[in-house]
Amino acid sequence: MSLVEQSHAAGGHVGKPLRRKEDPRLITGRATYVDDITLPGMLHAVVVRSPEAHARIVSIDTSAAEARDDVVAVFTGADMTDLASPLPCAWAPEGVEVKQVEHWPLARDAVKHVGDPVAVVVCEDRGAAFDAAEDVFVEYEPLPAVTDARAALADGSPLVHESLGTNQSHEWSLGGGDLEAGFAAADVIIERTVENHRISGAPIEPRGLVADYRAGHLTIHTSTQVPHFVRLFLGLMLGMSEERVRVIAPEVGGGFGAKLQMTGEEALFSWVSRKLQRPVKWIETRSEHMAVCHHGRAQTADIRMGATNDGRITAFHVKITQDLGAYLMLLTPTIPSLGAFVMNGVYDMPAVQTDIVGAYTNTCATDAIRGAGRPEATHMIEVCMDQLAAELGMDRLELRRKNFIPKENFPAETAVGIVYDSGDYAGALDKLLEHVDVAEVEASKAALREQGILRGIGFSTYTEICGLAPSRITGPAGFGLQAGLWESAIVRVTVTGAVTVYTGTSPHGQGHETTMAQVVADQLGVDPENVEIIHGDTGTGAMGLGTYGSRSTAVGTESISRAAEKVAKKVREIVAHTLEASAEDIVVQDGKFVVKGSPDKGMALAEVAGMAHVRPELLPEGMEPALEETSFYDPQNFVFPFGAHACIVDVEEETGKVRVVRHIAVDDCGPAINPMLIDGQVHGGIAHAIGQALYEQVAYDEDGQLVTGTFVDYALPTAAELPSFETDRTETPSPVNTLGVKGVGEAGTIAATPAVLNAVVDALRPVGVTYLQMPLFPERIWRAMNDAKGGAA
Ligand code: MCN
Repeated sequence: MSLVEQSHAAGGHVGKPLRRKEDPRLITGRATYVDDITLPGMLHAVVVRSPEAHARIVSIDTSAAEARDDVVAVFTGADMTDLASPLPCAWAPEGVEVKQVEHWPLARDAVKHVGDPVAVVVCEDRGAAFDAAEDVFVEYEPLPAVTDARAALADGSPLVHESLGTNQSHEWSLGGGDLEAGFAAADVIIERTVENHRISGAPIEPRGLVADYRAGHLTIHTSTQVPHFVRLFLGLMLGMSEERVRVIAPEVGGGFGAKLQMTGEEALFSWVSRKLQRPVKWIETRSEHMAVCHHGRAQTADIRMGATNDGRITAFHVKITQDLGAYLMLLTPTIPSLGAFVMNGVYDMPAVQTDIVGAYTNTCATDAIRGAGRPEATHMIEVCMDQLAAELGMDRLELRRKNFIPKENFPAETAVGIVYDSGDYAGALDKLLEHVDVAEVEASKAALREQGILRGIGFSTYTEICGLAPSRITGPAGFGLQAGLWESAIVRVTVTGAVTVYTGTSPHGQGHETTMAQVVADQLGVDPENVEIIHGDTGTGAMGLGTYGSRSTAVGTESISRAAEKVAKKVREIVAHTLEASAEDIVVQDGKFVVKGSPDKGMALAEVAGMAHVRPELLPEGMEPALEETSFYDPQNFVFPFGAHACIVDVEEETGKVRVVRHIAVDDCGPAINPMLIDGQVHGGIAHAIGQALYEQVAYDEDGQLVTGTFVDYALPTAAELPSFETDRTETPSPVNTLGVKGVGEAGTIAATPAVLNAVVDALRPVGVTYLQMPLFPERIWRAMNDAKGGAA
């Protein structure tokens, strides 16, 4: 039995829907975000950015800005030539040539996309910095731009980086099984192009930082998901030894992958602070965020799926063109490859192949946004499953069931050589259907049609790969980020029995302070209220690798649990020694370490801690004083959450407008530590996916101008656009970690877009529309209906 199941069974804190410990400070305005930080002598900075998508910088005249009384300094790329290294791209797979240029925090000779930084203005106050930035005059010689990845790969396209001689950065493939034989064995082959358009992470708090270099040490407060990465790369870029760099992620108002980055601004303003020997604050504006904080998705895939007439998939081949934007950021080329690991989805496919081509365009870089590669893969697979079912004249769910990897096959090795840890896909679908009466939905269609409403239902049965990551896999695959993707933790018990836990993960909305405390509380027989979780500061506590890839529970909490178990073991030995019992007989019961079968005979953690600190001479011979343990955990495998989603939509026939009527989600992330937080994660994830499917798109015009630079043009859904989500769970423990847990932070986003798209297509089939691309804007749907009707309207 996994540790979480044992805690459930023992009636512990784990498994209970505890309210989040962090919320009181967050909802009463007591939390400290970057912009709340003010340091003595602090300066304010604004970045001057390119209005051109592609241009040579002819000259930059900073004299007018510098002449202003309130300006402390103006810097351009020409001033900043003493960095030890450019911005990093941490992907270096063996045997793959990745063509790239040096990418510096300030452009040197040319700008490659709208928003590329060309200068920085530093003032005593922020308003003055905005005004002074207007006085920096940059002369540009515009160059031809390309904004479409496929066009960028065509002969004769303008080149984003002339020196590379091509817009293609790299090619990468992952496959397994005999594709040719698979297609030869197919009775039916469908071919589709699937677009997964560009989106923004759009966290509620844009990026921001306060960099403070003094006396040879740099401290930077930055709104990041990955403080330890930032420390490593700042050290390398600034030529500083890492122990002199301290990175603090204070309260972070959401990240969604957008803050999984080593940003140019972090290096730029650390450098400025060192140059001026004063603290510098930079806070990103919303429109700046939309233009220059990395985007996600931006993939087009050509897909072939082969199957026999009775619905057995024989081969699946995906050719992805990834729009990289103008530069390779930390993980840019990695993202589509993440999807390739799970390209067979929940299905037993004998042959699967993913071929990826990366293309530079004159747009903002793409990188990880919630799900990072797996939403794209799931979208392709699940949209194609519906298309295939229609082609075969088969029920969509029957086709899925026919191809599910059966429960008894786990651990299951897929055609590409990945081993799925555990799963029960039919079980998740069965549970979903307890909540959705498909026949009833079908029966409701006719009456609604008479009112001009086309109703549709769509499904998605999915798995994802998370818990980044086992270094034995990520190292050779080039995902190593110059470090393995293990996680570490320190569990410290003070003299009074209070527990402080240091984690290397860096939450920004996921509620780790609550769920991690629940786990430790059960292991040490204390109240979660008395377990403090410290995170997000490279200057205190555990080493770590941050929060992304739904890794914090399966890797981070597992690491904490291992450190807590070491503490618990020591406590059991002390109690056994003191009570003259055997350590094997000591168990945690009702807040005490007691002798099994004699609940009155025991010691509370506080008593043991007191003894371990104050009277170490009473401890067993040779035992070290105090109670503190560390763990470093490198998982043996990824974990593979899964589930089944259904979406019911109504489409207005007159306008093409879509309303999501119900979205029902059954997700399996192993046994729940906190079911309420899991629901919260799934809700947010689905909102993200519905946003992408129906409302959100980052768009550039042909000249490379961003046309969705604000929330007026980039339509994030609000509660008014969304139904109340209906969630349920199955719990299939993972054998990979002792807790049995899998990730859930991205599950909703990964699962939901195909359910929405399949629902809209289902709604439109009666009017002759059989296939569509996201985003499902009313105009696109209206046009599709109109075309299907012969363009008569
Ligand atoms: N959980 C649980 N029981 C389980 C599994 C998970 O109670 N069996 C809980 C965890 O304890 C944790 C939460 O679910 O509180 C999410 O855990 P996990 O799936 O491990 O994901 P991470 O904590 O690593 O979070 C990362 C993930 C990612 S990759 C993105 S992007 C994302 C997301 O989380 N960005 C978010 N959720 C977000 N939520 C908010 N509010 N803001 C973001 O920016």
